[in-house]
Amino acid sequence: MPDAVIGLGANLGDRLAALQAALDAISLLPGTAVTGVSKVYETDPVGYDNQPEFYNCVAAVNTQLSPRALLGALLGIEAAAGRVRLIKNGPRTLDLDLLLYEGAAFSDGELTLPHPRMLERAFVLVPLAALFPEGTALSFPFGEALGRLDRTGVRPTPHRLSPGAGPGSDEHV
Ligand code: PH2
Ligand code: MG
Ligand code: MG
Repeated sequence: MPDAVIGLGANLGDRLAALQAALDAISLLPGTAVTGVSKVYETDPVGYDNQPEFYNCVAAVNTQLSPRALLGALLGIEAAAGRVRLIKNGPRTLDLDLLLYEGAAFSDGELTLPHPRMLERAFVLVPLAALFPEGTALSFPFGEALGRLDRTGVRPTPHRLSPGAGPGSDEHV
């Protein structure tokens, strides 16, 4: 079954609880296991300034869902968490972005893989490097891009998340 990487973010309400609930929900998707979860980072908002700081992390999953089915499931988990889309790059209870999916490089109007903005975002690449210290994730090299980014807005927290209620490893980085 293919591996995929998901970016998680939240900056409204109980941010830690939102990320953990999302991991629980992902781990319960059909044929899907969470195989790794990064540390939680507190990050300065990017793209729209006047909003609270985010908690961000990334999770590795193994899944039998197709990229489109996985994206649809992630949007459903966001909606269940009360996500309301008001402002582009604005505050959100939960954001789940499909960053990478093994062997997938395409754009179909609704989904682009790898995620088109991930190489510009320290709040994605710093957690990703915690899970993939070699600087390549699912054959996608990101280490050079990370080396060019300003990481000062991305600070590790002591919080640890569990890979969720469903089957999976308990790897923590
Ligand atoms: N997500 C955005 C826009 N800006 N900034 C941080 N720090 N973390 C995010 O997850 C984030 C953001 C759009 O999805
Ligand atoms: Mg996003
Ligand atoms: Mg999103």
